[in-house]
Amino acid sequence: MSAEPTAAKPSPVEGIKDTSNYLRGTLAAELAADTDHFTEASKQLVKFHGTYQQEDRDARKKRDKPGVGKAYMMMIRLRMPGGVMTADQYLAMDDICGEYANGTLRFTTRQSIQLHGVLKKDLKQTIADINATLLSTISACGDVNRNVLSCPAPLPDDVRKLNNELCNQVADHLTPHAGKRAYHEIWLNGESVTPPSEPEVAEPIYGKLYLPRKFKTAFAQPDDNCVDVYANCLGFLAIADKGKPVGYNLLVGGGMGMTNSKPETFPHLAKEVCYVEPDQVVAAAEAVVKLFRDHGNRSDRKRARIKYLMADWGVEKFREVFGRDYFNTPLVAPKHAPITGIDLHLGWHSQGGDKWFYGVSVENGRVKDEGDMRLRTGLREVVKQVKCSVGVTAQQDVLLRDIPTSQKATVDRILAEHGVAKPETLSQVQKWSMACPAIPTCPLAISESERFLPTLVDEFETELAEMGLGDTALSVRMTGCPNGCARPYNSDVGIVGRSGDKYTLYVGGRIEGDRLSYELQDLVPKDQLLPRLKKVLAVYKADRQAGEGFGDFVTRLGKDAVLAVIGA
Ligand code: SRM
Ligand code: SF4
Repeated sequence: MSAEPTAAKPSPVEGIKDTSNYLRGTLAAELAADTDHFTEASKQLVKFHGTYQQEDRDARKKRDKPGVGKAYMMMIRLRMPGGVMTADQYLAMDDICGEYANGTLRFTTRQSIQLHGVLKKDLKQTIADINATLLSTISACGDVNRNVLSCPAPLPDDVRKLNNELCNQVADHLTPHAGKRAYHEIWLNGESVTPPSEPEVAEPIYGKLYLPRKFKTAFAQPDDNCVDVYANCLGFLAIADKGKPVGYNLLVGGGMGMTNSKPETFPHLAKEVCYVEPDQVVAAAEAVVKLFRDHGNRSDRKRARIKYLMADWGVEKFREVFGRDYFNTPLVAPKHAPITGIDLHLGWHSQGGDKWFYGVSVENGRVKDEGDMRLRTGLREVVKQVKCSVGVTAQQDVLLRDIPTSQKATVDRILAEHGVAKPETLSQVQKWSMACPAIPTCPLAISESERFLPTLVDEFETELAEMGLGDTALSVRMTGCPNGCARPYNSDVGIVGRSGDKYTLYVGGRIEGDRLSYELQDLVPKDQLLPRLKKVLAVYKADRQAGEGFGDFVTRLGKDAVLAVIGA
């Protein structure tokens, strides 16, 4: 089970990276060819450039005749450190989703935007149009450091300000060097730069093989863990003194995904490694990445994330190797910094001076026009008229930023005209819920998620209101498979697709994201999810202690007692 490098055969993806000439492969030629999809090798490489090959799974039944084949399409993901973009960039993305994608934008759980349904023939133009707005898709996916998280709420505090600055510095520093040249050549008709012969020079941090697996980084502060820092491979948790940031606890080894029938895979929260000064943050990030590059498992991709290195080694050995071989500085012990809060940043908030921001709750991150709820057009109109900047949160919501006092009424009016509900009118469970896309776009989905959760949440809020629990903040997160893209394993309630209409039910995480839940029951039919949870909620209502959250309560009770409540 060790994640130490062994003589084990490298996985096929390692071979693809090795022979790709720094992520070029045959992508340029395949893009120019009149085909509707990429070869297997290019399908892997194209991820490093921010796009995935998918198929319309709803269309499968209609297309299963001989010679018809799959309805291929591409998903494109932005690289957007801290989730922030200008008004013009947002408007350009809205245009692009109408012109080339399926007419929706999707805010992701990592502060990014995804486009779905782009045809291969339009891929190059779409990525070029995104770059023309000075946004990018480079390293949004693939075995590299991905979009770096940091709270996008422009509140007037020094901790957030420094977090955002360092988030951008780390994102820049960890962008592939040679990979960037390849990106320009392939997508932007950049000059064909001959790759340098020395791999170390070409890709000084990653090397020719890049990382063993994806790598995720976040910046947070203890009083607002809205980015879910403990779910990240690398986390920087700010330490402040009288409101001034003085340093960071360095956290390593968080991750959510696991694979059915592989008990050696599991969700894991990041561990505290050491304390670093702000001017050591970039070097510390590079050191962790290099340690992962050298020691991560390159033969079994199911067990290649840095969380397994941390779990196998233990934090003491990790500290020893990190300090001695990579950070080259005596390690300072982490500070005591428990997570004390989390904020969705919805509604109106002062930025200081004459500026405000407004947080809009977006159901499962999907920006679309449907019936009376014309969210896409409403957001577009606000951004167009008010010229506000936009921030995507790691809770799949959006913040409209830098709005002068004189424009607040305009924003309220436009959103109301487009049927966008005020956050204070939404139920707690709706505001705190998240679902991953799953079917029809995700190739790994086993069950429905984004298309199922809204119905469940509607039923949930009715039940909670009837039980007198309507004001209880309850995080319900659903995914269509155990990979955990909506982070179901550290929420109060996690619902994970297991087999068609059956789900695994998890309970006991904490809304603040610093405790894992436990598996309560497997293979629960979808129509049984709420009835079973209702029984537990009734006991919660009767027996909870003052201020005790649902996740805290079921953790205190323990699995056996909770199972007894639902009669299992
Ligand atoms: Fe994810 C793969 C969607 C955040 C763990 N994830 C996928 C793919 C790309 C499926 C694939 O590999 O072909 C999904 C595309 C679906 C679609 O149709 O769009 C997908 N993941 C998403 C998004 C869009 C979910 C969302 O509701 O927003 C999120 C995009 C984030 C971004 O902007 O970068 C997203 N994925 C996450 C998170 C949450 C996070 O990072 O905070 C996790 C859990 C944390 C972690 O990484 O452990 C997550 N995604 C995975 C995994 C499991 C990886 C593992 O090693 O355990 C996979 C599968 C894989 O990599 O093989 C995966
Ligand atoms: Fe796809 Fe599974 Fe991620 Fe959902 S959790 S988007 S089904 S990989």
